[in-house]
Amino acid sequence: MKKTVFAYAVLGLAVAAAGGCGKGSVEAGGCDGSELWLPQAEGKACVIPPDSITPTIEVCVDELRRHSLLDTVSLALIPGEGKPGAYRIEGDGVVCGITANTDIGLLYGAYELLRRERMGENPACSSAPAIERRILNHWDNLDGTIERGYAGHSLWQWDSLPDVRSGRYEQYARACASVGINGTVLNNVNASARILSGEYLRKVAALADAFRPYGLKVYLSVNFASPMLLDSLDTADPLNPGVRDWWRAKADEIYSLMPDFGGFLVKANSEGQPGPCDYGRSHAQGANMLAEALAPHGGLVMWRAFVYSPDDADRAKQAYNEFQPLDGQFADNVIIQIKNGPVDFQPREPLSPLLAAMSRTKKMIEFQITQEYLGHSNHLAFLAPMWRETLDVLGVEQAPAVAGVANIGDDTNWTGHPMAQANWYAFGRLAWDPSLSSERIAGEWAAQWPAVTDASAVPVIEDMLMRSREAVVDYMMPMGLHHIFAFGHHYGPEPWCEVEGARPDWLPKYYHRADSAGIGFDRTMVGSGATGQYPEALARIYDDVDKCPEEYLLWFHHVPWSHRLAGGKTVWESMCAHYDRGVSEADSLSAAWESLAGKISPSIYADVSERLGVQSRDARWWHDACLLYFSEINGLPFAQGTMPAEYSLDSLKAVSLGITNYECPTASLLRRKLCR
Ligand code: BDP
Repeated sequence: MKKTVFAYAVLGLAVAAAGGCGKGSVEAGGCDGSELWLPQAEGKACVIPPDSITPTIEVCVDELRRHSLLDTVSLALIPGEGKPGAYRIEGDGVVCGITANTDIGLLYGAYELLRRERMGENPACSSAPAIERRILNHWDNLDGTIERGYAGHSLWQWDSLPDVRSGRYEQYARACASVGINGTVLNNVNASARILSGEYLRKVAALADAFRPYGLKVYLSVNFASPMLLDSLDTADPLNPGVRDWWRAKADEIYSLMPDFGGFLVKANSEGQPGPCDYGRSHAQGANMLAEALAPHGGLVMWRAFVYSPDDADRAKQAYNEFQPLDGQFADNVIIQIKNGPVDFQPREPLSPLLAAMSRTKKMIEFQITQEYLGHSNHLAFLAPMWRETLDVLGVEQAPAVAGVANIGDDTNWTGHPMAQANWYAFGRLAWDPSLSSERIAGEWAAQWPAVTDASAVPVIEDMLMRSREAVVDYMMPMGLHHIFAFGHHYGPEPWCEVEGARPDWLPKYYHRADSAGIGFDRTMVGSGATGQYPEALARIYDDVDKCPEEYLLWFHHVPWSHRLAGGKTVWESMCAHYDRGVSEADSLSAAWESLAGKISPSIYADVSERLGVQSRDARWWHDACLLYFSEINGLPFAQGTMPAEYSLDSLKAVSLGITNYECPTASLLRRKLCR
């Protein structure tokens, strides 16, 4: 087999051939981010299609004709065993054949071929998805806003659907397919019942039509009280025959419009949403009722385990307490969707113990791609290393499904921060192959990013991506600290936050538990007992203060400030060092980017520069706020050698971003100045 050796040179070639970013560019030789990571080069391949042509194969042929630089690519459909989506590529850098047992397998193979061409790699390979359903969750509301969205408004133009179909629907589906994403939940888990009205279902069906050639299935979040809200039934009790009939009829209606509809996502009895517990029924009874309605059509229920009540001692134990006893009671077409960590998408959390429990129940991980707790779209935080932590501990090889809460909006560049596109990309790649390394994914994305105009920038970008998330953890919440965010919008630090009447488990002090003697949440067997929810091997490690990894120390243990860590530093000294490191890392991300001047498309260069500036400043803000606050509590000066504070604690306590819970804050944050 002839090895292709053009590596980054190919990127340079492709960039030159396409004239920067090719079509869609806003300025000569520049891109505006709308191109995502998709191929831009003008192809020259002769593509030999298989005998039968489907809309998906038409897309596949078109992609290869337009973008492959090979001489010939032949496509063959060979029915047989194997997972849907699997493919094989044979050949060299000149002539290639792609075989698959499904048309979507051919399309995935085509995208892999194009990726390998751009990476300068030998195209021969075969691949099959480890996880059957690889699903984006959009938290989009019907009024166009997005809960925890930082990239503009919703892509879905509900007012003009179903008649007007924006070209972006197809671009979105194409981007998803290029990384193997094959499902999308269109609306917020805090769901409006209207999504199930006849009027909206026709709009949904139009989106499903646009996505279908790309193998992207549509799912919907549903409100458990829909029969009451839409059709005035006087109950939503899952055991009520009228309610069951209502859901059956609704499922029939949905499938008459979309025969390949994927199913429902449900947030029930969580944060005020209705659910079966309102009627004294269990989550299993609620989920099974919906499952029964969808089963004749092959539909699925993804039932979320994100539940917690204010009465329990430790919020981190709630989901397990409520769901684990229901193991074995869920219908076959129900999957329990569980956030990666036990609390809520923090910059670093240990594994949710529920993911390792319930052996007789189908389970799926929910990751968050949108950076609710990692600096929104202002901060660079490449999330593959974070998701790898969950996958590595859990050892996921095969799973029925995985979900990622999308970071996509109608911003020209789709994701707000131009480099946050790498997180959409990474989610798809890991969902397809959970064994891929973060480095590999970062390298792939950087090498394909059309904004790069000089290939020597690629390794620098890869390195920035790889360091970014740990930097965020260091300047926000090192050593297992969690949820010390400002109330509501979750952007800045407020470890001191008190809100009259708020639930204690929405407030930072509940989580850090700092006092003059020590800091951290005792979740050991003599504390809240959360360690006891883990499989024994993990429980033993987490429960023992000397064995617990430093990154989870304050998650599982309340320790004296003077407690010495393995490296010899005290907890306080180590905390000072982490916050310092976070600030230097944020500054060094900026410096690395500055070194790329002239090697990145100008408007994207300027945009990222500005955001990295905000990130550096925010890192300082976090550093000063947390260290000044904790030092006031423990009475200790900053450890020797720590960067002195730039701000006073009082001035930081006075910072008010003036943004509400779910409002898209990017613009105001970029303009915001910290007071000194
Ligand atoms: C929290 C978000 C909230 C979501 C909730 C959920 O702050 O906006 O509705 O999760 O996942 O992280 O349901």
